[in-house]
This record gives sequence, structure tokens and C-alpha cells, in this order.
Amino acid sequence: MLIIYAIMHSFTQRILSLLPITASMTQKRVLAVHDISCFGKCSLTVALPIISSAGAECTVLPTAVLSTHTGGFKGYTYRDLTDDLLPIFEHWKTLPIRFDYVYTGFLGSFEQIDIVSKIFDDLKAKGALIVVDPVMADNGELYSIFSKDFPKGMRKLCEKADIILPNITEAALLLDEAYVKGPYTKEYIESLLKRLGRIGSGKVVLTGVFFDNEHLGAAAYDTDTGTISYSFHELIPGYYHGTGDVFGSVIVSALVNGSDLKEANAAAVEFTAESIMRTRTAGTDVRFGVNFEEGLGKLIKRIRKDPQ
Ligand code: PXL
Repeated sequence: MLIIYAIMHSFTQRILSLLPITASMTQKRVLAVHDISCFGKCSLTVALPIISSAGAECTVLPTAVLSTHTGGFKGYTYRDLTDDLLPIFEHWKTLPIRFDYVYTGFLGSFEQIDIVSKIFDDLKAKGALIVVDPVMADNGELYSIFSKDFPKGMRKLCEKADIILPNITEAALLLDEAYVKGPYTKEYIESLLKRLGRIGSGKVVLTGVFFDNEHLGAAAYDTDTGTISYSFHELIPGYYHGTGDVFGSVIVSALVNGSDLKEANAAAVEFTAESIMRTRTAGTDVRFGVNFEEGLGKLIKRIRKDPQ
């Protein structure tokens, strides 16, 4: 019996040694803090698959469980998990784990902002990079579930971030100024970027940028290098839900794989636009989220430094 086991073991070892298994000794770990909207492809149901596909471990801290996201559905359920956030985090503190990145999105209340802010203090001190998508508004409007002073709370959170990912409406709210409709001028966008760059640690990716009615994209500003870079795609008409989370998840995925902000922005614009194109071609209900899954293979080839 022992001999059979020994032969089988040595055979398995030989087969394994022939397989091109690539494993990083330093696999990165990302903490994604968002809600779970069970249906509708946004927040954690987007962040988890994209970040995992990019080769990073994605730990989740779910802030709430909803039957769907809040954009265009009636009668959705909402289970608030505020009281669970710190106990979950305290448990992790008993484990020998560290996080390379923390990525936050939709947060439902001031209380959640305060808790996440405490988590930032702890993880930042241990070397984690903080990415905040200040999800609260679009198309000139604060989402109806938020009170008028919510942007002040979001700004406080952004002050602790290394990278912030606002859209133009959120940028205006963070800067406490009126929303301006596009097309935009370069001067306006760069003035927004410079002022946004002073809120946190100085890296900003601003989405929803357009200088004409044919192209839409994002601008990345890195105060360390002083560079501003733009990435655009042909404009696809219509409003597709969850695209901000798709975009943010790709930014994090690319950074984790060693891209700089310019390359991360370019990858995120292309991936988001192609996901929208796929969805538009299929004629899917725009509330149901975009088909990003079928673009993951191409994305991984682009951002992984050691493609399989
Ligand atoms: O995609 C942002 C988002 C996340 N989570 C919930 C939302 C939204 C946007 O509407 O409603 C619950």
C-alpha cells in the first residue's frame, strides 16, 4: 500500500512540475468596502470578480445587502450592516493579515462613513493605499437617498484617501460648487483636478469628462509627478448602471498589478466602454448592469505583467 502511495505521489509531483503554474510570492490583498446589490451588477458583485480576475485577493466588507441597486428599481430591500462592520474588522485584527489596498464605494450613511474612516486610520498606519470612489451623485443630481450635507461627510473621507475617483457631479459636490454641464473646456477640467488634488494625498481620476459630443472618458492627475493624462472612447448614448464601479474596480486592479495612474485610467476607460458596447448590442435593460464578464480575459492580458 505504502509503495503504491509512494509511486502515485512521485508521479503526481512529476506531472505538477511540468505544468506552467505561475504563483506570485507577494499576491496583493485588496479590501473592498461596498454594499452587495444582489441583482443589477454594481458594487461588490462587480468589484469582487474584477479584482480577483486580476490576480489579487479581494476581501469584502459588505455595508448592506439590497435586492437590487437603487437606480431605477422600485421596492428594493435594504438590510443595513452598519453594526457588523467594526466587529468584522476587529476579528480580522486578531489574524496575521495585512491589506495592500482599501477600495470603498457606495456608503449609505454618516455612521458608515465614520466607521470606514476609523478603518482607514488603522490600515493606513499599516501601509495600505486608500482608494475612495465618493459614490453619491451623477448627472448634476445627488442620489435621492442622501441628505444635502452628505457630500461634507464624503469629503472628510476623501481627505484620508491616496486616490479619489469622483465623477464631475461628485467633484462639484466635494468642492462645494455648482455643477456645470458639458462639453467642458480643458481649463475647467484641469482646474477641477488641481483643486481635487488638494483634498487627499493628491491622486485623482475624474470620470465623465468630454470636450465634444463624440468622445467620453476620464482624466487622471498625479500631483507627485504633476502630470494630467486623458483617455477617451467613442461616446455610447444611454445611461448604464454600475459603470462607475466597473471603472473603479479596473483602476484598483491595474494599480495592484503595477500600472501607473495613466495606464490604469486608459485600461479602465477601454474596459468600461467595451462593456457598455456589449450591453448595448445585446439590447439589455440598462438597469441590469453591463456585460463586463466577457471582457475580463482581454483586460487581464492588458494589466497582468505575467500573463498566463
Ligand atoms: O453603483 C453605485 C451604487 C452602489 N450601490 C448601490 C447603488 C449605487 C448607485 O445607484 O444604488 C446600492
